[in-house]
Amino acid sequence: FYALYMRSSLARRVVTLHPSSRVLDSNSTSAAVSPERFWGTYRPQVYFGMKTRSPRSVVTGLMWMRQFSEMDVNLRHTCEQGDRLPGYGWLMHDGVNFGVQEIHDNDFTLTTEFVKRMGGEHGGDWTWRITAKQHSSAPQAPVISLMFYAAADTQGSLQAHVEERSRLSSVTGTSEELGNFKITFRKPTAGGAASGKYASYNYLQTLSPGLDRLTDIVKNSLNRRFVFHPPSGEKRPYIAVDSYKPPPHQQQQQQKDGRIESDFLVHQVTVQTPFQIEVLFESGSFHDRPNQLVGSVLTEELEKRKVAFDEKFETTFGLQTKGFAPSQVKFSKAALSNMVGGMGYFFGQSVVQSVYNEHPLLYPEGALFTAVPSRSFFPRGFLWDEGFHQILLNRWDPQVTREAVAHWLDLINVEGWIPRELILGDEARSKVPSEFVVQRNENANPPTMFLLLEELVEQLETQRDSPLYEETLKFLRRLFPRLQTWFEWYNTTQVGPLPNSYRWRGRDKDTNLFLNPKTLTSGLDDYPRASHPSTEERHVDLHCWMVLSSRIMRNIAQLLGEPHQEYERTHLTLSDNNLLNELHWSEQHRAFCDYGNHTQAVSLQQEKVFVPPGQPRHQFPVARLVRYVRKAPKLQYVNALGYVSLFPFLLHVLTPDSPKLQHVLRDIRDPDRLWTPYGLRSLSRADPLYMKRNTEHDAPYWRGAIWININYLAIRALHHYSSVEGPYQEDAASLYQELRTNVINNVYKQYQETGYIWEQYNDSTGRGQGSHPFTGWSALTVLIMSEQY
Ligand code: 6A9
Repeated sequence: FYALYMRSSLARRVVTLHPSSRVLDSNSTSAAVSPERFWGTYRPQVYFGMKTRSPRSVVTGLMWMRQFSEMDVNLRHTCEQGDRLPGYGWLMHDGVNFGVQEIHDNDFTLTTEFVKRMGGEHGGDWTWRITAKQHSSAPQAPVISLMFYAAADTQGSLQAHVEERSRLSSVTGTSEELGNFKITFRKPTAGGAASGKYASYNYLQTLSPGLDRLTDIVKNSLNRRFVFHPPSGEKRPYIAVDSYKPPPHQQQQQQKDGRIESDFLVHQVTVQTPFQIEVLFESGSFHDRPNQLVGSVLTEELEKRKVAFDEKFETTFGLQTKGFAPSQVKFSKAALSNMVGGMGYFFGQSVVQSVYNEHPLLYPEGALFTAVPSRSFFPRGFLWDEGFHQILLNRWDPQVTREAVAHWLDLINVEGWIPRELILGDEARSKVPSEFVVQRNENANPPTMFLLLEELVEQLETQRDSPLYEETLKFLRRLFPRLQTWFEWYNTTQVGPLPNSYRWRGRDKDTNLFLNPKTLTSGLDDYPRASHPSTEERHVDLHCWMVLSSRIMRNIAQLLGEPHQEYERTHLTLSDNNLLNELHWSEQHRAFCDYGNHTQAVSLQQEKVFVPPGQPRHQFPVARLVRYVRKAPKLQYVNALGYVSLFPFLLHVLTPDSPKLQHVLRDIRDPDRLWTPYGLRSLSRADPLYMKRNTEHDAPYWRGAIWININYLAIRALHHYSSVEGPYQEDAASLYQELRTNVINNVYKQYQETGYIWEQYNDSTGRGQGSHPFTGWSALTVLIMSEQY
């Protein structure tokens, strides 16, 4: 019985939250406490939409579709690379009051703007303005349908108000978080002066079982039975929403899922470009509004906000002063705005598992306010990405940063573990293939939050006399118990085979399927490590993350007057360059290396296999790629020169007088190894695994491409080593200039050419590749431009 009891209590640990008082007060994001930040574009996964920072918020959004196009139905809603839009993103977004986004579709551009106005007790009002213009190249002004919607999410209700049979002129509603409200859909104008425009109207009034189903519901309701007939034009049939009934099998499915149905209303307006439309949200508790936020009032408000944004941008980053051209400044504003405008508010439960659970468990419900790496491909929280995001956001709006970090740390469990990916809610989960959903509590991810905490601690020194000083201190004090457990978790669960060495857990197990088994937990996925994962391994990047973490823990403890001796001791031990050299320097390779059971003699080869009986292609041999090992592995340093080898330099572990620095700088500047005209490549061109696929279906990822987060660290490190005295100070200074220029120029050039900031850049051509837009850590280019490290 005791054993059983122990087992089940161990099994609960993974889903037991940390007992210390939470960093966030329970109502901290509510309309009462934080009205200015209540409404926002906190749905980064849709092209345009807003919600409040509350669980199960009523959401608003926009879908659109071009009529009379050859490509039948081209409904746009969630950001999808498959839509192949020539570009979209925020040009300006201050995170609080307003934003301006441009969305380029094939032959027209939509500008989506919003402005908020405070008043009442529920986060106030807002107005949207959508401006549609055809491209000059378009032979004919396109006819476009905009579909504005409001959807409840298991609570609250929405009522439709219909005019002239088919025009949904407004929606009134009520919900826990918003009280009463009204959304008004104004008629389109030709833009500027309020001259009317011919438009056709349709609406949909239905129920939805979840926000992840909205696109399908609209798609399934589309009907061609409507006629577009402008006064002086031909009659043409067009596609529009029509009353929707889910097919019977789906209704049954929903009942089985036990999902609650909620109101979903769609207003479709079909009109020829150019045009402009405003949508107005008015809060019921806002009684004394001076006028409606529409037309010229709105224009004026937008102008004021834009001027304030430009001023704040220049005071914060100083790019004009530095002599950047207006187009470069504009690019940089877009980069920042997309990170700010990419902040999401998610609510729900992670799916997690420990060795004590036979099946995955649901984590406690929780909220996450976080930036996302990519609105299209990964619109959810990633632990180590977030540290990089917040380094930038903290410069723009320290409150955003404190709140984001607080949300992340409030999700830590009693063991000190934070899931690497936080996939909360149906909408977030609908974007993740099921095999990636479950998060395991053995697995880490680099604790980049300490880079941000380092920045906060450094800033404190300059804030002595400002109110920010107390605010930051208070924040660190509330964070501290959680940071202690977090650090302890790394320092116990991720230890390596030798004293003071470390090892990433969670490497791929099925070795013969991968050219080199991946290490997703390190963040560097397929970067080559020991060919045969084993407990004998030690990883140099993790070692360096621990040097950084222990240093910052010591600093924070000291600052707060908490015992810091233990952190101090750990830090002194780990940062000793002799220890680092013993554990990770290979004299043979003249580089810092991982150590483990390794052979370089591996390759992928075709193998004919028989599919097991019962499978469809049973009895026919199928060729597949498997790993072929020509020479047995043995314990040795892993020869894979690239980002991992640079970590002692990247995280300032090397003392400025270390002769190893010379080797590092040489490898960096060598075009046959890491140097390219566009930034540092992830893996040396001379490495046997350079640009090699990992499996038939798994293209090279961190095996050559240029990644901006690591380039940011490299540029920051060059800045560091060029500002402290040492034999390599001058080398570092000149490399700093060169690398900084290369990275800025290429990210900027690619943005101009393609309309996007990218996940990675090709090391031979500089071209953007991978997911896009990717305005997570690639947006760190802003800090590189402004030289804030
Ligand atoms: C795949 C596909 C629609 C991979 O930026 C987020 C992470 C980084 O943390 C990590 O270092 N990216 C990097 O190696 C993207 C990871 C996406 C994994 C999910 C599912 C979705 O299909």
